[in-house]
Amino acid sequence: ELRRAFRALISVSDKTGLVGFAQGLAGLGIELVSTGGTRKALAEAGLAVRDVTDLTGFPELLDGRVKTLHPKVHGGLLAIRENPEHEAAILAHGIAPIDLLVVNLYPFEATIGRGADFADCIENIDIGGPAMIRGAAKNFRDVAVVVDVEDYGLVLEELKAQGGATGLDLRQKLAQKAFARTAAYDAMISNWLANEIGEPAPAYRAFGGKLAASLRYGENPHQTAAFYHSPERRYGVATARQVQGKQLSYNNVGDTDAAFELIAEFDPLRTAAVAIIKHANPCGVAEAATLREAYELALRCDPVSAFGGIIALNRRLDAEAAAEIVKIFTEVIIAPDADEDAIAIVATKKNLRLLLTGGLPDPRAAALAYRPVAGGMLVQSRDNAVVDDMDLRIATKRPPSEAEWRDLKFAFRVAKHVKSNAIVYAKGGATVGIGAGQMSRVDSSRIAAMKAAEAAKALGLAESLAKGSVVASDAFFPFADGLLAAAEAGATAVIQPGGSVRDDEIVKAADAAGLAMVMTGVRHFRH
Ligand code: 93A
Repeated sequence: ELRRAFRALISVSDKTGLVGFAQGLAGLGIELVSTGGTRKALAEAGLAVRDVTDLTGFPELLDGRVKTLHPKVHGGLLAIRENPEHEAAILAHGIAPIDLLVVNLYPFEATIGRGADFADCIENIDIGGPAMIRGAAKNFRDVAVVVDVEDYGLVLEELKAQGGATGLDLRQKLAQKAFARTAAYDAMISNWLANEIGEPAPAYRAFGGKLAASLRYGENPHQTAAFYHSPERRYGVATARQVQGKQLSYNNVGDTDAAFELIAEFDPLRTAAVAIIKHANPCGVAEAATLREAYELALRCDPVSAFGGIIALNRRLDAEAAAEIVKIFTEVIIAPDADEDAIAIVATKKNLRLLLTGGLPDPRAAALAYRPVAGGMLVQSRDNAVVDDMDLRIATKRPPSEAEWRDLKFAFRVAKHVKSNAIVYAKGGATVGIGAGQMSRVDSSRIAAMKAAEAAKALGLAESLAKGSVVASDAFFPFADGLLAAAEAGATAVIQPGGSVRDDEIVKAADAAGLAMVMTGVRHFRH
């Protein structure tokens, strides 16, 4: 696995650390070959260095656009050592093997950064450099490729330690880094060009996203937008088949995603579940024996907000549920599948979008979630914690009843998908009041209780729907007040992560109010 380096090709725009590194290589008896500017810098430092034109027998052409794009260079990088046919071929064509490639690319980013004109930016798109980097990286079994000035020390150290050779381990790591570099470089160019020509959403992504649709506009009409699909295959809005309806809008996509991710938390073999989403938050979620029942219960939670909502189902859409859903204006239905007669019912509403995904995503699946911030990007693993897997602890003297247990788990499952601060009241497998996105937990509690009271009024009931409910909180109650407000609204049991410095005080208050309280140890912030 050790590969002795006899010849290095060095072609760098950023000449930082170049001379010291090249001196080290020369000291190990490695022959140096370079392109114009690099060769000059090395020669001036007193190093013996061959010009690449000497190797290719070709002058640099077209203002330097063609310097190293030659079989003598690429053959030298790509030939497999100890492969008789390759050896014969390079011998026949007078190609000299290149064992070490040191390249850093034309400074495209710095060029656009200083506001250079269009032609200047174009000239700073490196073609020969990435071609060599990719060739050397592909041939990592035999060739070492260095694309980062920061790696000079490390590579020289290994060469010295191994008597002028590199190990496979290092070459493999360098190859991986090399491909990351060329990928990022091309993404940068594509992003810049998209901006220049007014393409909707710049495709600044390293994971190979594919433009699926240009959207009419973004979150608001003055914003441009596009929908990209990632190579990750996950049942959801990006991979669904749209059976009918208008093109999805930007907000539709976001809300449909939120709806389907939420509904995927409900095992279709155990229960039928429906979620209604507005502005990325659920305004009603329920589970029942049938989709129709679940829909009716979900709708009851907040029928006013549900108007123009997005509906997700965890089972195959049937005619009974479809007939109920089409009674009010709905933007999108997303389900794993649909019966033919259900599709026919949806077809009576021409604009209603019906998306069929073919399955449910796994809520426990690990994946990364990205969020842009000014000048950067946050990356985290997705929240794949599921209440069934949590170590649930009864904190109060009174344990929850069986019915309370079911609703507590249900409410916490839903709370995971409600923007923080999230408070969810639930009863009989349905949400009855949801407080979302407030800066204070107490305000979220108030809103949830108010919603429960309003829903009752709409149904002509005297008592708030929160009476005899349970309540879930996405994060711990910092003080007893939020908890007591929930008890006052009618909740009899509580589920929350716990972990406040005042947990003792909060448990005492719960005991005094006769509440049952369960601590999950897991927080579900969602911002
Ligand atoms: O113009 S290129 O795309 N065509 C080439 O054939 C080529 N070969 C090397 N750019 C090319 N390079 C780049 O030149 C290298 O990636 C490096 O950034 C730069 C080094 O040029 P010099 O040694 O003349 O300063």
